[in-house]
Amino acid sequence: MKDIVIACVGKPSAGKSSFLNAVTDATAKVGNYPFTTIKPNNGIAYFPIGCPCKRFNKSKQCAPRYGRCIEGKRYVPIQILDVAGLVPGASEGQGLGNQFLDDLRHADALIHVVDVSGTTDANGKETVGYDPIGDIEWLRGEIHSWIFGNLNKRWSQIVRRHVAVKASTAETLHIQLSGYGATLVVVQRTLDRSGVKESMDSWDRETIKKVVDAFLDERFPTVIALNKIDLPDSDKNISKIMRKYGQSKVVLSSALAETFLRKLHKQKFIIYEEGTDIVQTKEDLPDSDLKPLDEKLQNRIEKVQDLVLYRYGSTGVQDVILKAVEVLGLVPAFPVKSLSTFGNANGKGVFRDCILLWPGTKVLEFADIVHPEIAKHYLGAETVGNRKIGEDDEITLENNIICFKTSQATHSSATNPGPDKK
Ligand SMILES: Nc1nc2c(ncn2[C@@H]2O[C@H](COP(=O)(O)OP(=O)(O)O)[C@@H](O)[C@H]2O)c(=O)[nH]1
Ligand SMILES: [Mg+2]
Repeated sequence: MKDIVIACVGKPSAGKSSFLNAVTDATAKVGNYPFTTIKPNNGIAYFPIGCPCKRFNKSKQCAPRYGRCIEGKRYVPIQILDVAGLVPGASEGQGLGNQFLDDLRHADALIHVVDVSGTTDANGKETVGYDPIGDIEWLRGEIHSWIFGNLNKRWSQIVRRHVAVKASTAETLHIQLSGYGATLVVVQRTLDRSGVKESMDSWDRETIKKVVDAFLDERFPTVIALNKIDLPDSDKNISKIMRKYGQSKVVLSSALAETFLRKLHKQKFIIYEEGTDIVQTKEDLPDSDLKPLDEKLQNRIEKVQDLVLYRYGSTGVQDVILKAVEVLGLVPAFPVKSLSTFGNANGKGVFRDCILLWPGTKVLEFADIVHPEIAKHYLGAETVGNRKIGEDDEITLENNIICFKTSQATHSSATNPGPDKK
């Protein structure tokens, strides 16, 4: 069982720590999460999904064990990691640093935080008019040359062993890439993606590079967060980057604006709905217990509205997390004890558990994730409408509310709460 981890990477001063603070300092009472190991540079972000409680008219009884649900908008916890210490040229110089590598190994997806304002240079030093387009390639290039370098310098040795033990390409590569957190499945997908079919002893440098390229795509799906969109020069840089990279992997964000709005919300100056452009003040809600704003604060809020909220629709930080979940293809699944009440064994509330699954997870695998006892005594599974589903069926958004039948009473209160393994 391995927790899902999204890691923030980028050059110094791009805004990684600010981004992490912005998304993890949730305004509502949450603070409860299923994760077992929280490192100091980890945070918990809560991203919204549509909760089935709404569809079944049970929002009032909805009681997430972790996170929260507000009228069908369910905030699901996910771990995010602040990976510091990557500077340009690191893979050639003293290396990427053990801490960086160790963090990267734990990451399932990357958020590449890019300072799009052009106010920091390649090393993160303050400047003006820097073109951030190079930063985007740089990070990938850095990780690529690190992995390629490690393979290339031992290549003849790797091939000699490969031939001697008559291993398959996937087996040999798996041994070489497992240090970067690669499973055999990831290695197989890498080979498919690369299109490389020749036997390993005929690979040249270019072939190895091609395979490493495919490996990065499979192993580290990446969302690019163009951060600091509140600053004046960001606009022209954004258009340029969008023209080159399209919209599919790029998300605009202002970590600073999000932190500011959440802080004011917490201090009861405003009501701010995360992920939207909605900010309400005492003026909008005279009967509320909101505090009145002085002129300075009022001006700052208006500035954030003009520069960020009205221009881009939101601060974007939530979209970044959602995009990362999307590139991983995670499927939320809801184990329930009853398909009529959607409750669990102890009868407290409905849709208590929501577990994020890797794409392709099968019903019996899900049973094991919920609790090994359920898999052990598994008899069958049903989804909404008492529709039977097979143990080898993949879990999708169409069958993700699942009731397991077992030959013995199992302890659903012992539900294994974590997200799942890879
Ligand atoms: N204007 C603006 N500044 C930001 C934003 N995000 C971060 N910063 C600033 O950029 C600087 C570096 O941020 P930090 O989070 O420490 O960067 P890190 O080195 O990548 O962790 C700090 O002064 C932040 O206040 C943003 O969205 N807008
Ligand atoms: Mg930092």
